[in-house]
Amino acid sequence: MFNKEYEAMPVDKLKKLQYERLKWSLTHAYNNNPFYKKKFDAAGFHPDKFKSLADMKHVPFLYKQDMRDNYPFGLFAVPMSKVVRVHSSSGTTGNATVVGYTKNDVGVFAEVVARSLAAYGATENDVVQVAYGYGLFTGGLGLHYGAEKLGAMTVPISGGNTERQLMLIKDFGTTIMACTPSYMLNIADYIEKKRPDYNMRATRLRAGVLGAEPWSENMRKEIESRLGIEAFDIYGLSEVIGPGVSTECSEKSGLHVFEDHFYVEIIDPETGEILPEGEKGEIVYTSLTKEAFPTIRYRSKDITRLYRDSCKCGRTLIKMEKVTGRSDDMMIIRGVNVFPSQIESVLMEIEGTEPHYQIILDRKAALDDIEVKVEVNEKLFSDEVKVLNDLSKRIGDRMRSALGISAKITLVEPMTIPRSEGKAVRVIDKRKI
Ligand code: DLL
Repeated sequence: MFNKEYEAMPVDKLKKLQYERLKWSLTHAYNNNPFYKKKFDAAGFHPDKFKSLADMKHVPFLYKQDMRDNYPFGLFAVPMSKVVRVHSSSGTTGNATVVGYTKNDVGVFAEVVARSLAAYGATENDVVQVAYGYGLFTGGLGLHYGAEKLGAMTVPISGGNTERQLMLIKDFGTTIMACTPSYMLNIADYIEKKRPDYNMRATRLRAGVLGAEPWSENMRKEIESRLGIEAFDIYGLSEVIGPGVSTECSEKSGLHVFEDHFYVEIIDPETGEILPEGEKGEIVYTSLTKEAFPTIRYRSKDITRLYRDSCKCGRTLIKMEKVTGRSDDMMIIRGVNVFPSQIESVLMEIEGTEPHYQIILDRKAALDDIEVKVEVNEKLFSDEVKVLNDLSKRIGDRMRSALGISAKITLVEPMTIPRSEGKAVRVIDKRKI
């Protein structure tokens, strides 16, 4: 463990620490940011009234829209002279959201990423190739500072240029790749199609630190077996800090949340009611130590479940289930709720399909229509039409029985679905165009 004192703290002591830090964070936001003061006042909440963790239900929620409305720096709670870094998430709809960090915040960010890497068994002897994008996205710099804090040799290559990634893995003796799971899979494809001479198993690469987008257990199996590495999940969001909000450990059975820095609740996304531990719902975050950009009860829209088990790794930190989707990418198809990751799971169970797919939603004659385009392997594609027809029927049947949806299945040639170097685009919703 990178920081045993906090990662293995007895739960009652941890809760006490959370209460004290929450009290500080709520007071800090109220006293130093006019938006929070106004919001708390309007809800009739004052930090002095915060007597126990149970009082969290009286604190008003923070929404992405609040951040957009306060673009760029309206949610900062320190003088600008104390802000040493900003990151921003892309503004595809409306203003981007901008998040700020003091020196101390940058330190916390590095700490939680270092802890994450250590949770997969990484040490100063590792070589971490950071293939997340560098820039306003939190992935590149986040992993970079964390790997350095751990003492590992850090290779700041950023995303893309697969040929060069492969060269450095070999030449620099990279042991850990940090990138999105879809890019990791891209690398596997690239090797199979363009560099059959390249043997990943002959390199020192042993693990992938994969996150920034949902990915299924089947995708994990695929990555692990094709590249001969272990694939670990890392989760986070810019609004809360970036990568390192939670991480898998060597057990790969849920992600430990760094509860000494982030307070988590699960709520019913419709009513906003707090749900009991173990139930599935939207995860809501409150930062406990962040100075520049406190995040108080932020509605993440990510859907998961929280539970505390006695993890073999020795961490006492609560676990969140792998995030398989967001409430806003849940598709409602003729009344059935489906996440793209469920479709991915079905596809990966079926032999002959490649893990590259795209979901196209449309509305025809007032009814929702779903088409799933999926690549099939080279061998199958050159087979007879009957073989392909059988395969698409099998996929369609499986989707109907497993998910309750009738999808049009289109099998396409290998390498025809656009690849991503960052977060993959899985859904094209023509109903919104
Ligand atoms: O994606 C931070 C990050 C960078 C995490 C590198 C992990 C690795 P944002 O761009 O703000 O930040 O996007 C945050 O991405 O609310 C989730 O919906 C999704 N997400 C992030 N990590 C995971 C994951 C970064 N491991 C949003 N599994 C979050 C599923 C994830 N979804």
